Amino acid sequence: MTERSFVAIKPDGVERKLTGEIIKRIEQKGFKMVAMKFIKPSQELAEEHYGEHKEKPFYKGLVEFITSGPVVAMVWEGKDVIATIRKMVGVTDPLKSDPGTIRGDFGISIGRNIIHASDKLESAKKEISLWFSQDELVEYTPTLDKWIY
Ligand code: FUP
Repeated sequence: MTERSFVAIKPDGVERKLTGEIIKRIEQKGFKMVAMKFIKPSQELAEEHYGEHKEKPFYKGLVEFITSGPVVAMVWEGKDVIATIRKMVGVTDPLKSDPGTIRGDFGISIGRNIIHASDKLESAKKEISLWFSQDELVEYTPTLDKWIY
């Protein structure tokens, strides 16, 4: 089933100049980019995005961090894209992420884990509509290589 995932390169990933590397991995896997923007998230957006963690001890620091600098926010589309990008990202703690994953290859700190990716269809839908307006989601059909989207 074709679905969409929300992916964001966090301020640490941008600052460390991992943007190209991360986009390259997702592009070369074969997924289709539907939207992308470079923004410094507002307090309101960050609080809403991490709303499920409101009661957690790390919530305040998490919101502070995600609003501290620019983020590359994206929407990617493709077959099983949500679970597949999560696999490519690794687990929450980069030290526990397998080599070959984005967090496993580039991170050591749970509070600076480089990238966010939707964990399930329901959160992907919520996150896409939180970060993007309908007219920012670009409709197009690639004419080459239809088998890789
Ligand atoms: P993930 O889905 O892997 O991004 O992880 P979660 O939704 O569980 O957590 C969201 C963010 O909170 C993580 F990216 C990093 C931060 N976090 C902490 O700082 N400490 C924790 O113990 C757990 C999460």
